[in-house]
Amino acid sequence: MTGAHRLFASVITSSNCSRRFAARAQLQNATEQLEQRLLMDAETTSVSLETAGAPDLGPAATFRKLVRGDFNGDGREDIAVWMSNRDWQIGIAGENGEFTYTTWTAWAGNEVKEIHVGDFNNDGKDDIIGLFRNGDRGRWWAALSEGSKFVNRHWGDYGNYEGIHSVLVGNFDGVKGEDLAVIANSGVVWMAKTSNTRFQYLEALRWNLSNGFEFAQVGNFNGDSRDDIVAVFGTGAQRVIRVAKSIGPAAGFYSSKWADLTVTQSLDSVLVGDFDGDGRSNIAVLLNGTRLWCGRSNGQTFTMEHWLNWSAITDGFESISIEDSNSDGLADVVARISTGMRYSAQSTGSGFVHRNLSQLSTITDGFDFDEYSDIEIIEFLNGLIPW
Ligand SMILES: [Ca+2]
Ligand SMILES: [Ca+2]
Ligand SMILES: [Ca+2]
Ligand SMILES: [Ca+2]
Repeated sequence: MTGAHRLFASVITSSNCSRRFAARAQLQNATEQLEQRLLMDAETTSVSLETAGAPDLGPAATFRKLVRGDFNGDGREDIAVWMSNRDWQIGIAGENGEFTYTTWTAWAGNEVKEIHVGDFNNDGKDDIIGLFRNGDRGRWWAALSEGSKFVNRHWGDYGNYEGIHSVLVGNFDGVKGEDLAVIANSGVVWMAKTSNTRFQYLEALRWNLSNGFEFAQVGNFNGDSRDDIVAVFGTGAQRVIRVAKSIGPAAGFYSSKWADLTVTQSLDSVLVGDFDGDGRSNIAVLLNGTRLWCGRSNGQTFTMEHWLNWSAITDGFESISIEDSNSDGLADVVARISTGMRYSAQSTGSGFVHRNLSQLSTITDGFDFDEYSDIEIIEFLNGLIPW
């Protein structure tokens, strides 16, 4: 096989609603490695191969939103797809990496944004929240999981539909279910604390977003019972990493500088993970393409240390994320490059070590959606599931 091909390898069971996905690969000039991968897969499962052209639809033409969470609370990550017909199709992950899709609810709103996953009623099953346009205002609807379907509940309002910079999910007040942090364009950070029935807003902080504001993410940087927020401020060579530490349900966030950051060329990524295993979230900062720094938290500041010159990703990456790639309890940085190869900057607790992650592992261990970009999953779903 020569030239560019798109190859799907799939197993489809006899049931209409259960489809087992075994392997998929995108071929840019066939390689021995890929053939070995497929051969190996063919030995362990009955694989049917089909070639397909590149999808001719933009993702939005087929469905609107794809999110992940554990919607039935069994510990395995599931997938949720909001379809163009407004149904929510939920694919529940089975033991062997198969996904069983059923419709759990429908959302009728024409304009919905800020669709996020969290356990908003604190029952151990992930729910989906969305902000529906209601004139100039927004109305939160929560699709609360009952394990095999959602019930939709009005979960409070937000005053300015267009006025949101970003929304983060975490248990910021440390009680009950997960909450939202709504970062308004004005710089006000609202702690939208979940009660059993709706969000209650606390004006928790005011940040100045006007001089550069990026990489806002959730972590628990002091290791207490409440989630916090980290963000990078500034645009030039000298930037500041600030943490908004949650100081409780009534007091909100306290923001302070946790590190200075010197950006001589590019600031490529900021990620949150517990790389030293002490229960406090740290940050990993990728600078100048390959320079991977770790900012270890002592609960009050980050100590920035250069842990790896990650030459394997010199040519860039398609996605970068945090996972525990060797299951040692320490978070690692995992990058996926354009050939489909995955590399890990594995934490030793005091440094990162480059590792090649085998492309085969997730096929034999069970399919993991994190392996693939959203676009690939969308292509996969478009190709496999007749909506
Ligand atoms: Ca699950
Ligand atoms: Ca729930
Ligand atoms: Ca909470
Ligand atoms: Ca905290």
